[in-house]
Amino acid sequence: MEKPPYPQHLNPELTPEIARDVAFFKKWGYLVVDNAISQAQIKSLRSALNATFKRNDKQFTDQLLEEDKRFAFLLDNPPVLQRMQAILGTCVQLHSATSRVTEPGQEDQNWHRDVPWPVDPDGTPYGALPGQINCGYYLDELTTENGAVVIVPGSHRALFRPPEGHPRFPEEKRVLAKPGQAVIFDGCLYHRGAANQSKKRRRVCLMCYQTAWMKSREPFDGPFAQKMREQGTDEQKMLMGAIEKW
Ligand SMILES: O=C(O)CCC(=O)C(=O)O
Ligand SMILES: [Fe+2]
Repeated sequence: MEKPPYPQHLNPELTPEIARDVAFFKKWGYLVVDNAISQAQIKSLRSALNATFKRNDKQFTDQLLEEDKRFAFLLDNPPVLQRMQAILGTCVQLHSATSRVTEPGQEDQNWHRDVPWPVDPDGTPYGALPGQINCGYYLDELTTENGAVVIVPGSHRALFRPPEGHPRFPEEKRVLAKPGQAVIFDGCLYHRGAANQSKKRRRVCLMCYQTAWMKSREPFDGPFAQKMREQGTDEQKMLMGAIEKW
C-alpha cells in the first residue's frame, strides 16, 4: 500500500466565492452550502440510508462508507471538499463518516462540541487550532417539528464549554436545512439537534474532516478504505488515512 505524496502547497488558490465562504466560516464557525448534492444523489442516499438502517437498526452507523457504495461519493464531494481544503488546507483526512437517524419522539440533544480538546481563539503561539469540521447532509427537510440543527454562531472560539442540557441562547440560530444543502460547522461550535416531534424519521449523513495530522475516529481497515488506499487518487488516499505516520 502506497503512501500518497504530500501536496506541494498547503493553501489552495481560492475563487472570490470560496474566499467569501472562508471568511464567513472563520467568523461564525458554520456555513450552509447550496447545491451540495443533486436531486438524484439525495434519492440515492435516502435509499442507501434506509437499507443501512434496516440492516443495523441503530441510531448511529459508523464507518458509513463501508456500508453501501452509494455513500462513496460523499468522501470527496467537490462543493464540500473544496471548502474543507480552503479552510483546513490541502492536507485533509476523514475523521468519520456517520449516519444518524432520529426517530419520532426523540428529545432535544444537549449542547456539545464535537472536538474534545480545550479551545483558545488564539491557538497556540505556533498557531495550531483543532481543525475539525463536520458536514451534515440532511436528507429530510428540517422543520420546527422534526428538529432544526441549533447552533450558536461564533461559539467555536469561546474559551469556555457549552452549558449542560439545552438552555436557550439569545444568539442561537435554528438552521432549517433543506435536502441538497450541506451544513458545515466547526467541531468546536456549540450545536445540537432539536427534538423530533414529527411522525417521521429525521435522517442525516455526517461527514467529518480534519487536518491530516489529527487523530481520526475511523480505523480505515474495511474493504472500502483498503480499496481507496490502494486505488484511489492521492487525495482519496490521504482522506482515508493513508499517511499513518511521518
Ligand atoms: O442531529 C443533528 O442535527 C446533529 C448531530 C450531532 O451534532 C452529532 O451527532 O454530533
Ligand atoms: Fe455534534
